[in-house]
Amino acid sequence: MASLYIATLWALFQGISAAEPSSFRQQCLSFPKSLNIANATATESEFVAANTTLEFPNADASCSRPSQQVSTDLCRVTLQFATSPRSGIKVEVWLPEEWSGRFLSTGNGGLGGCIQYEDLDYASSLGFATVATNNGHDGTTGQSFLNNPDVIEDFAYRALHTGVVLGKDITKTFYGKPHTKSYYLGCSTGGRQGWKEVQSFPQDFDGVVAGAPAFSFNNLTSWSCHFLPLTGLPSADTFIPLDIWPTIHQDILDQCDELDGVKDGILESPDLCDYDPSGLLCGSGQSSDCLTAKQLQTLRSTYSPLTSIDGSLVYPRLQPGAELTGAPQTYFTGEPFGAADWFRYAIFNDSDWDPLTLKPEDYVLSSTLNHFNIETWEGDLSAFKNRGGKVLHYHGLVDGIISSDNSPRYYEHVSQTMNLSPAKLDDFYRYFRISGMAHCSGGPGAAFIGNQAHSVASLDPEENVLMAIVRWVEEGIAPDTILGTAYVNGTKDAGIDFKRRHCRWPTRNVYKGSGDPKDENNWQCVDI
Ligand SMILES: *[C@@H]1O[C@H](CO)[C@@H](O)[C@H](O)[C@H]1NC(C)=O
Ligand SMILES: *[C@@H]1O[C@H](CO)[C@@H](O)[C@H](O)[C@H]1NC(C)=O
Ligand SMILES: *[C@@H]1O[C@H](CO)[C@@H](O)[C@H](O)[C@H]1NC(C)=O
Ligand SMILES: *[C@@H]1O[C@H](CO)[C@@H](O)[C@H](O)[C@H]1NC(C)=O
Ligand SMILES: *[C@@H]1O[C@H](CO)[C@@H](O)[C@H](O)[C@H]1NC(C)=O
Ligand SMILES: [Ca+2]
Repeated sequence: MASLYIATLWALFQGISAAEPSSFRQQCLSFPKSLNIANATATESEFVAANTTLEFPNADASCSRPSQQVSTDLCRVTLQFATSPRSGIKVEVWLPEEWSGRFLSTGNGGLGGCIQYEDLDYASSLGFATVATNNGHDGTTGQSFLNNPDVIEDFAYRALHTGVVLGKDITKTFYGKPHTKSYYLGCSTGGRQGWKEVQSFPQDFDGVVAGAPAFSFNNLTSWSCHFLPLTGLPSADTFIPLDIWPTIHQDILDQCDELDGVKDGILESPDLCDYDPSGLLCGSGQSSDCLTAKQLQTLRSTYSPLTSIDGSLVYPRLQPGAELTGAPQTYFTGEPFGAADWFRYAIFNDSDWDPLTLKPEDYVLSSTLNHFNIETWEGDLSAFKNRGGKVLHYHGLVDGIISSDNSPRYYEHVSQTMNLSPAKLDDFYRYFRISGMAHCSGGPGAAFIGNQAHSVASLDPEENVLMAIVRWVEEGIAPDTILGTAYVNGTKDAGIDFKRRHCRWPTRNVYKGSGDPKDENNWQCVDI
């Protein structure tokens, strides 16, 4: 009798456990029927098994994301949502079967326009119900801003915030209960979006990780676009030939590498580097591996802050050190940078506008227009602080696209606006400088900090900024430092080269003076 009972129970149990995966699948497939979202269209769902490669045949080719490997079993919900009669967003919500109860929103990059599938996969594989949008338009250009302020409004703040509201709602309906905590993870434009949320939608997130923020957006764009008129075309006598940048980099290292105590090719404090390029002036009869007086002037301007017609600061200088990590390829090619689309389509509304004609008056125009407060420079974060939010801000110190000198400037702006000392800011806002990290990832330093799937060395909160913000929010343990990893030749397969602890502002990393500099314990964070 008892054994029959157990056998029956066993059979039942087997039946249930066998039914579970297919019931998740079933629930996923029928899910759109239970959704009723005003202004949403084309709502679809599909069950995606771990290790599936999703193909996106209709994605804009400029996004360079034709497919994505999916790491965990999940329900993929897609929809379109009208943000106005002439604008809308594409939304993806990835709902993992093994849900941690947490919610996360990803961000975007550049002027795009591109759903960051790799971030959707990264967060959903860690158990977050994860949302992403196309930021209100498809592709990497700014063409769709032309004569459509609603598309600009989506880009400035509305796409992300709307995605969060929808994503939370869909998460709740799907799992039958609301999320526990909500998070944000983004870099570059994604960093600006994170800050926009902290400043203007403080209720959206409990924890925000914002990297290399494109905030002070109008002025950053002026700075990005001023390099073309500065260098001129490759034929101009002011133009610096691309092949001399490694020499310039070495000259910078010769002058500044040891300011942190070690000549290792990594500047822990590029802000302290007062680079003097005069040694590169061509001697008489010398014509290679040197610069003319005019080229030297271009170089000096590059490493000087950009000012406006009245002498006020537009944007800080490019930090010295990024000569091999994107700066020459981005700004010194003698060709327009992609962000020129902002001036072309959102400021001048003129498809024929020539980026070579940018002038200081235009910086003022853009910053005065400040469409939908895209500047993202509010210094009062009281509402976010008061709701218990935490923000982890980081910036790579060999970022060749967004100068890392701008990040501490924002930190000081918040400190002054809120009248809070760094010790007080530490309660909810921490800024980390990542030495040797290029724009959002890569570079010669210990740049693997878990901010993106391809930059993960560990899931330990000491070494992973996403896990660090989760621990800060949920356990109240704030990150003191971020332990980064550098792999041999930047590739994981080649093994670990060294680790280094990245310091929290306003401290800087210095070598203690003895022991192997590749051992992170031989460095310390000291006051700047
Ligand atoms: C996915 O692929 C990896 C590596 O090929 C394998 O180790 C893992 O077991 C696979 N997972 C599933 C759920 O098939
Ligand atoms: C739906 O769209 C209309 C027209 O664009 C708008 O007025 C309304 O606020 C939208 N509703 C929601 C819930 O967003
Ligand atoms: C942007 O630049 C303008 C000058 O064009 C300046 O007045 C303004 O303060 C700058 N904004 C920020 C956030 O630095
Ligand atoms: C371009 O359009 C925007 C609205 O999207 C407007 O604010 C701006 O003044 C226009 N620029 C010019 C030069 O007309
Ligand atoms: C690292 O790169 C250098 C130069 O490209 C090469 O000589 C070396 O073999 C590489 N080392 C490893 C472990 O891949
Ligand atoms: Ca050094």
